[in-house]
Amino acid sequence: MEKTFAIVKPDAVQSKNAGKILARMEAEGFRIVALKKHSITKAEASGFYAEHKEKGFFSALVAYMTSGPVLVLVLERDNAIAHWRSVMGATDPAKADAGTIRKEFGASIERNAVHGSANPADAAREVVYFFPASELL
Ligand code: FUP
Repeated sequence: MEKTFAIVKPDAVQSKNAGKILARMEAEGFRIVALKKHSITKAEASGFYAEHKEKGFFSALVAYMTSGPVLVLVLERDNAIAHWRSVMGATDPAKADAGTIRKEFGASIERNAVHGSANPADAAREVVYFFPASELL
């Protein structure tokens, strides 16, 4: 079994699509290990996306991720990281395959509904960024 870290981003929470996205997670065989509603601070968003800090879209991304509450989650199943990324679809919803969450619920490359860890090192870092071990159940 593998764990991955996911976010239901502000646009998806605000548009009341969070429940459908949680249902999709369970339908895809993920076990919800941790889940909370959270308002990401500017410091948290800047640290979370530090790999992008030199990019032109960074300040808009931080502003967006702090624009409203999100759901942060830890999900578990076999091949969790790759499977969740395939269910999410491409970063840009316009390029995402039919049936993916970003195709269905994403509005733009920035407001793209969900996050998922890219690789095992990122997953390990991202899980502890938002959850103490005592909240992984
Ligand atoms: P992903 O792993 O699919 O979330 O994509 P990236 O790590 O490349 O990008 C992280 C986030 O930055 C994306 F989810 C949305 C945002 N982004 C933009 O706003 N504009 C871009 O051109 C690329 C990414």
